[in-house]
Amino acid sequence: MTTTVLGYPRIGAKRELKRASESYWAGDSTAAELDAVGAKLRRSAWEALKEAGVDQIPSNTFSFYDQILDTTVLFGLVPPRFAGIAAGRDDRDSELETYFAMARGRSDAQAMEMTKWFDTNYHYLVPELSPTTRPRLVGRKPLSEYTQARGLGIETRPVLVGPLTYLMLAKNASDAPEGWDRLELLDELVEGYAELLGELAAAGTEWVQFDEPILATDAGSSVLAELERVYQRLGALSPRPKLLVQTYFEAPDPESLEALKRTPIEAVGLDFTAQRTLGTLSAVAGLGDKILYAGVVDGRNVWRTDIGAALATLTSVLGLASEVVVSTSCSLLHVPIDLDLETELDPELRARLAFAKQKAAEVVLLGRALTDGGESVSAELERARAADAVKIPAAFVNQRVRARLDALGADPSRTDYDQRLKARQGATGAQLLPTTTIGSFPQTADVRAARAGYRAGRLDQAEYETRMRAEIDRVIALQEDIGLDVLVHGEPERNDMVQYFAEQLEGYAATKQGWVQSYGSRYVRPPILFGDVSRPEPMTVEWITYAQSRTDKPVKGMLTGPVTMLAWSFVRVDQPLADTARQVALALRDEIADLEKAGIRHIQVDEAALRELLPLREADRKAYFDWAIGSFRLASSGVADTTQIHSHMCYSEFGQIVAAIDELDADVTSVEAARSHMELVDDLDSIGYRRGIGPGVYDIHSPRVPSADEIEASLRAALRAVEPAKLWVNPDCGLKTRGYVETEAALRNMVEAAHRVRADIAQGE
Ligand code: THG
Ligand code: ZN
Repeated sequence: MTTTVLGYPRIGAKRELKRASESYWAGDSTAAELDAVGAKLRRSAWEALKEAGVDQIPSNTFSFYDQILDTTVLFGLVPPRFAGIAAGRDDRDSELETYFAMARGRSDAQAMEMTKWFDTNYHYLVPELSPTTRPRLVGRKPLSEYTQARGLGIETRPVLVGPLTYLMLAKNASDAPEGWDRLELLDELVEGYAELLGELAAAGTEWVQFDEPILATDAGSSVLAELERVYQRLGALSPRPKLLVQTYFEAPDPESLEALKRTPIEAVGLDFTAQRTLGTLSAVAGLGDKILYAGVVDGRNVWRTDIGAALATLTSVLGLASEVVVSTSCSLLHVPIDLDLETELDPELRARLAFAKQKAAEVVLLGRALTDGGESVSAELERARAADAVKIPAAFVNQRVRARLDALGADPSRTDYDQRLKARQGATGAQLLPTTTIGSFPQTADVRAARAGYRAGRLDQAEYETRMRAEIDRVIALQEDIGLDVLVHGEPERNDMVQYFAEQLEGYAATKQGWVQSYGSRYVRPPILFGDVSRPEPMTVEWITYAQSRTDKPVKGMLTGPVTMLAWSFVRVDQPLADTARQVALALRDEIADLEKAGIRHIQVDEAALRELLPLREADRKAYFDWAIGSFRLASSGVADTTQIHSHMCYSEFGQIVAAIDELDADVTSVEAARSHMELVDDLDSIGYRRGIGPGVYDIHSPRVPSADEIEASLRAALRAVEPAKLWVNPDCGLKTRGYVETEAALRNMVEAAHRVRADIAQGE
């Protein structure tokens, strides 16, 4: 049986891509040097797959930044503000300069917007389209990568972002007329794809993959008519490569499958880790004479495939297509590259894991198992089956946690918000329009060096703590000087917040090299949540109480909420996410109780990723919100009425989650709103939100320092919809990626603006 994967990590086993691109940006290397690293990384990915025995190897899954950005460039859809960068030049440097300017911005041209790729932690650059945009094939990337592989003796299947997914993920440029439909560009864009297919055919390409994950969302139904038209048109080309249309992350609607069946494409790829897929495929009575690419190996989690279950799935779909190709559920971009690099993991855990390289081997094993009755691989199959037979090792189970959760029963909640408000009246520091920050302060080179030194054993614990305390002293003193009302300790001891907590919780493991691209040259190392979660000892109490000891102003305790702890980790799949979230919540509940006992009166539980885990299908959202909200409440409801629970949410599209924010029942929620202030406030109004709200008054994602006038205007805008007693004043996210100079200037302006508005309110009374 034929085997393939849908894509492979492109960052390199040693993060070569990060080093190469950052060095190029710093002017320390040339375009030719950067291109050479790209070529080498592509080659090593293809060779790894070939060596694993994968039959069909994908190409054009490499990118110097992002595959959507690549598509934008391929079809000449560069927004006009970047057009002048390479004017009059056509060398590789100016090409790259334009490309990276789109991704990262320049003083004269703001970067393109970045947003989440479906419900993953990968971010793409949002295309900006208008009626004057003219899509046409101007690039050669898929062709040249195909040719490079062919030169190495490796036949590949170029992977393209499909035209429907591309247009649906784009946004209308600011100059597009209200209500303009981007799908008006579809036919022209499809002609660009047609031309590309012609070129690929001429170069000898056998197969091309069109990724259309938009079909796996509710938006799929709105492009049904176009779907059939597009793939009729591309299928009618001659000569052309064979065409695979691939969806992932969920099942497409049956109507989409029916439409694809009516087109001349050769193959359809489906994600069989999605519960609905098998049912949908049966509902349409299979693919008829088309080939099915069956994604049975999970491309976005790190667990070994249950070989028996995968074989059963593959066997059950054999009759539903002319032929079945064993594949991954999605690109392997979303998992780390090689488990062999993790030498320090607990062997019992390690035996249950598979990263990209190991997943490629699983695909091959499955293919062989179905080819000759599995005789050639009987030993491997037996080993895999034996491993599957071990359910959860006893060491991963914590009966105490389970018993405590059972005893808690239904999710506990706090007393009514209005009663809490009353209880707090007259509390010290009850300031109108209180000023605060989201939690982290800039991470200086000194702080990073101290953390790295401590990890490497060059710094002993006493010295490390001295340095962290010195940093906390500095951050507290700075905040007092600026005049902020609710202070933070600045989080110098944390790199990635999820990783920081995962390292202190039982049931969680950290990797050494398990990097996954988040965006561009920024990667994360998601921890692995493998067993029952518990908190052996307090995690943040010492740092927060130290910070509180240095000031009379209240210091806010900073924690990461259960949903975000799951969203940014690789999570066990042997029990519902809801159960896992409750375990994390219980650990946080204990931490919050300890903070409160230590005298901390403001405790922030960040749910930065609440929006991110939102299921792709509306039908699944209620169940999601139920456990997401329930776990937050479980974590945060054990406190006195006088203790204020804060929360923070990143990203500015709130329409879909604003009701959930209310139900979290936090006393105060800060949100990213600098770019869409009034919309947010309108959203809150629409649900009768009555709690504290801190719509970010300036955008921390840019080094620009906002003036006090600007921030004042922003506050006044917010006050048109929010009562003064509910409004908090804060930046829109943590400050750890900023420098101290701009941070201090911006916070001073923010405090100044708050004072001006307060003075006016006081006068008005
Ligand atoms: N943590 C985790 N996931 C996230 C975020 C996070 N996903 C969404 C958003 N925040 C992504 N943003 C970033 C921002 C910065 C970096 C990564 C993701 C980053 N990474 C360092 C790098 O690549 O150099 C490595 C950091 C480290 O040493 O751990 O700067 O905050 N989990
Ligand atoms: Zn944020």
